Amino acid sequence: MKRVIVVFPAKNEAKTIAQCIEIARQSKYQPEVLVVDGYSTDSTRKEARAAGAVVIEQSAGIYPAKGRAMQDGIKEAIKRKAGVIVFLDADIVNLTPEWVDLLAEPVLERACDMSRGYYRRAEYDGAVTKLIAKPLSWIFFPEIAYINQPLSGEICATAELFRNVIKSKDCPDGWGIDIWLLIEAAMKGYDIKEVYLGTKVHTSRQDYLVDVVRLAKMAEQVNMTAIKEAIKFKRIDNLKKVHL
Ligand SMILES: Nc1nc2c(ncn2[C@@H]2O[C@H](COP(=O)(O)OP(=O)(O)O)[C@@H](O)[C@H]2O)c(=O)[nH]1
Ligand SMILES: [Mg+2]
Repeated sequence: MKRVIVVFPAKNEAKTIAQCIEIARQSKYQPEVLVVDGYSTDSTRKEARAAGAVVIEQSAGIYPAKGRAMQDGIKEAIKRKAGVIVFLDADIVNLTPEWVDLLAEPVLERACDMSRGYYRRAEYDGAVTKLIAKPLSWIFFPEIAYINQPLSGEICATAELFRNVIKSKDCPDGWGIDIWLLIEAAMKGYDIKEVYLGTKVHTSRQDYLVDVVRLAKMAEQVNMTAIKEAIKFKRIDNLKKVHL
């Protein structure tokens, strides 16, 4: 059986990280858990170590750096002989061990190369997905139009897929990483399946409810990444067919 490693990118997640790690470790695949910390100013690193995770610092003190953290996590997981890598967000309040099982199983059983969690979402959650990622996918990359949640943080793939995809020089360091990984994997012909995980409750949503402008950087980076990808894959002319 391939070795499963769960990776949490985490910046200032002291409230939720320990519980997330403990739950992930209860997966039937007995994964090693790795946390890629983004220079947290709270006790995230301490909590993570106490909960049994291996903790590394992301390779640059920049923000936003979810993409950099994922790249670092992939490299570290491969060093640790991962066959399959599962990414989970560290701010999930209702994580269960089955999330890891459901994500890893189809990849371990070769039913697909990449699995992606999708959820039932609250009306006000997923604004960047609904308003940017989905409409841009429809225009530029109809091959991923079937994906409900192109920005899901809960994804799993073979270490081989991740290694192959992130070697590209244009791999984003910030919030563009999720849509970028999806487009790159799809364009390389990998088989991608979504896995239903029920409801996702996460603390970051509370921030956005206070002021939607907190999503501005993410929106900008997802937007720019999708457009850059459209240029790279010669899809930008698809815009000519869009009636406004
Ligand atoms: N290492 C690292 N992790 C980050 C950074 N920014 C966000 N994260 C983590 O990435 C995950 C997703 O971020 P979150 O704020 O929940 O975004 P959202 O739920 O997609 O709106 C969480 O586990 C964050 O702690 C960063 O700059 N560095
Ligand atoms: Mg979140």
